[in-house]
Amino acid sequence: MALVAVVIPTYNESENIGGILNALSSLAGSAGLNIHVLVVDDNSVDGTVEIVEDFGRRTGFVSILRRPGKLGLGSAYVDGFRWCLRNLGDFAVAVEMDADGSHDPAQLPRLVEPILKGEVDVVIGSRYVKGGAWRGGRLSRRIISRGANLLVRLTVGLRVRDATSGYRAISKKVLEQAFSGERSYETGYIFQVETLYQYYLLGARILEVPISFYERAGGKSKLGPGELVSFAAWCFRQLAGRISGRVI
Ligand SMILES: Nc1nc2c(ncn2[C@@H]2O[C@H](COP(=O)(O)OP(=O)(O)OP(=O)(O)O)[C@@H](O)[C@H]2O)c(=O)[nH]1
Ligand SMILES: [Mg+2]
Repeated sequence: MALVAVVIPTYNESENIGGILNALSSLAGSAGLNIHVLVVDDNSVDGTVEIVEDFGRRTGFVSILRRPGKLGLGSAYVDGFRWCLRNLGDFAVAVEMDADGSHDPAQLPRLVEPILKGEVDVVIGSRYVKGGAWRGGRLSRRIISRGANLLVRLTVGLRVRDATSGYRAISKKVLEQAFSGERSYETGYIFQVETLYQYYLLGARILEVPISFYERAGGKSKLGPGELVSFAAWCFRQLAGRISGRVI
């Protein structure tokens, strides 16, 4: 049975992470998937690490990569993917998932199946294709998300509806091409767009499947104004590069 590596970055997610690990563990049984979870934690001080380590000891299907401080979402994924490539040699697909309850583990099989069948290389769990939904939460977050996607469309030119979604699956082949070399990536939230663009440039076949996205269940958001500014700055740099004929 093909191994699915689920990489979950955490920073103070003790209110949410236990429930997600439980759901993934029952999913592994019910959906017949062979799952290994890697939590990449940035020195959480709220008990997240203890919950994950305890789960790992009891079940053996969870590993934790501990980093010394908050180094950014993008860099957590880069370290996490490189850890998987080094330590989980035989996995077929890696999945990105937030630890705050926004991404429903029950929807994971729909993300990985098209890759396991060899139909595509990257699957985005999309809020903005037919059948996708955003459940609950604040209007301001929806507006930020829509605005970010519009900006990506206008500047980078990626024809994807939900380029900022953090619920996605990537084939091992594409991960190897993108991450086994020395190429560096942005450390913040723009990482999601930057990597998608990189997968596109590598010739990956990209599919969007509808997901229901649930606003953060508990705990605090890590998305601050600094992230939004660096997100927009990166987009405009791409636009400037495209106008002057330079490819990133
Ligand atoms: N390891 C690590 N994880 C992070 C970092 N920043 C955010 N995360 C995690 O990345 C995921 C997404 O962060 P969120 O705060 O939910 O960001 P968001 O989904 O844009 O915002 P809200 O859901 O509105 O709070 C969560 O699991 C966070 O704990 C970081 O610097 N390091
Ligand atoms: Mg979130």
